Amino acid sequence: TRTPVNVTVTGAAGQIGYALLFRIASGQLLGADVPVSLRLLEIPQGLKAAEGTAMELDDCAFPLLKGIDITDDPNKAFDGANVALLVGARPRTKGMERGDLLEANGGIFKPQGKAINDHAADDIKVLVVGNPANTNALIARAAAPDVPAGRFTAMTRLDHNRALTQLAQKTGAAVSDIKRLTIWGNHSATQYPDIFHAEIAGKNAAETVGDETWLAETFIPTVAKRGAAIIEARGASSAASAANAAIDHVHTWVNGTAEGDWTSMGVVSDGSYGVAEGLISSFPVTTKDGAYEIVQGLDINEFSRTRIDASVKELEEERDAVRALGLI
Ligand code: NAX
Repeated sequence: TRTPVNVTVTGAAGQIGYALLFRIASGQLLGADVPVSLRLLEIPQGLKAAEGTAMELDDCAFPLLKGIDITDDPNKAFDGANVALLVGARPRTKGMERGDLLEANGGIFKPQGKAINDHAADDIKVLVVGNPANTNALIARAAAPDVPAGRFTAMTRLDHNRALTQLAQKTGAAVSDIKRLTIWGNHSATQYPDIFHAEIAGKNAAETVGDETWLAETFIPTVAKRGAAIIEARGASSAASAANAAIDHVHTWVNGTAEGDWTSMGVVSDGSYGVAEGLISSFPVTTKDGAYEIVQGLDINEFSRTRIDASVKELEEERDAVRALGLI
């Protein structure tokens, strides 16, 4: 029998956590033949609710679920972790400046990065979901000098999936017919969903749409502002779709992208496409055997260049702000 894979989830008592844990325990994160052991990290006020969720996990009698540990100590939560989903974060509250937000999240992601550095398994893979996701990943990564930088990733898969459906609905295609779509930059309103290299049933997507006004005035803002639209409609932020994207992100990282396709992940930049080295920015990536590579050699047109640069500039500003705060 296989040794269980240790999966740590922070913010386990939150709404994404509630939508995520049952899917991990049922085998959708790593595969239907991979046993998992869950480590739930919460702040003290969240522990009781996390225990309630753990009771429900028990009540599912998932054959793959080999154990659940609940703690408010990051050193315990990340001990031997193979996969870490960093979901818990400090949300922006009314009147909060960006500097306050970054500082509050630094207080979460710096110690978690250090705990990962000191206690996680050698093959640790980290996905940061909690916002501001790219910069929180940068903070955690900086606190973990002994872990290869590439193991820290940020989630833009929800944006990617949102873009797939918007494009499918516009063209009448099936989502499964769309390949090579890319989210570039920051998981924020400046992100750039790029369809110039995308294909719909083998044909170029931008040419198939043939409408740059729709692209600029409908598609891009709809994808970029979808989170706000969900809050407006649901009275709460995206939860099940965010959990679904986290499952997709890790599943793709571990199991690989399909031949001829790629996905979008926030990963540490090696300078590709003029994105400053070291930033955690979304790129087109292929994955294989648990490793990923940034897709190289794409032609970036003027329309795309302006938008990628704007989002990367925002990431640079966030990096400079957390550097000034001594967080990286
Ligand atoms: P909730 O407020 O429902 O849950 C957050 C949970 O994190 C709470 O239970 C809280 O007690 C816990 N927490 C806070 N600090 C912690 C710490 N230091 N250690 C462990 N747990 C801690 O938020 P939820 O709706 O679940 O969203 C979680 C995060 O995901 C937010 O930052 C949100 O902005 C972000 N999102 C990111 C998305 C993405 O695409 N990257 C999309 C969805 C979502 O907006």
